[in-house]
Amino acid sequence: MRRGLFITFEGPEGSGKTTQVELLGQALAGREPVMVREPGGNELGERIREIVLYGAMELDPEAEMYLFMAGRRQLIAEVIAPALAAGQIVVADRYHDSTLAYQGGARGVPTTWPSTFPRPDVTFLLSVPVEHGLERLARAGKKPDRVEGESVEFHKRVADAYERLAASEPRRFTRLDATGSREHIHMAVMERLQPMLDAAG
Ligand code: T5A
Repeated sequence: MRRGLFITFEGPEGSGKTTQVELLGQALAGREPVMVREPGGNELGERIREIVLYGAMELDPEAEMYLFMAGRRQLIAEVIAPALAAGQIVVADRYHDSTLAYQGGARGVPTTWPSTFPRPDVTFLLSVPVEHGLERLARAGKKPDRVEGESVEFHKRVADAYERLAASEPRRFTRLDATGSREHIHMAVMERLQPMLDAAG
């Protein structure tokens, strides 16, 4: 069976992932890509998003991890796997590397990559100094959710974990300096993807 192209964007808070996902979505519009975001992207995911990001209850770190992963598995079953099997392009704003970095790297929960979770073909890591990213969010007036509201040290552990993940899988990860302009970063994304898009026809 022909497999589509699976592209994910990762990074610490305020790294500009969502901006880049939107720019990529516009650039690929003619190919009708499937765009997803995590947590969310379907009914279960949106409900889990409410619990893990905005709920008032105290969550055990491992329980938090399973909630993110349960939402992901449902999104894979409902959206990602069928789209890839149909040869479509799937673009995800966060995926399993977020769990490895936030719950694994920053909270210290033992994490693995389940064999039923498809591996992305390309993962863009938008790398930005933690303070810089948090400042961007503050400037944008975004009210921090439960995870965003963690300490600067927590977010530094997230950023370090991302760097280790990128170093351990250099073929999958493309690390981009996210302090540059939106347009410059988008050009770097397109440059990385162009050969794969050409091959896909
Ligand atoms: N989480 C998630 C886990 O802990 N485990 C998991 O498994 C998963 C899936 C999700 C939270 O959940 C955690 C991680 C997160 O804390 P969210 O509300 O979905 O939270 O938010 P984020 O994924 O963090 O994404 P955001 O959309 O809030 O931020 P982004 O994507 O980092 O940044 P973006 O594009 O919205 O940009 C932020 C601001 O910077 C500006 C934008 O205009 C915007 O104002 N900007 C730039 N400014 C200057 N130069 C550039 N190049 C810029 N690019 C963007």
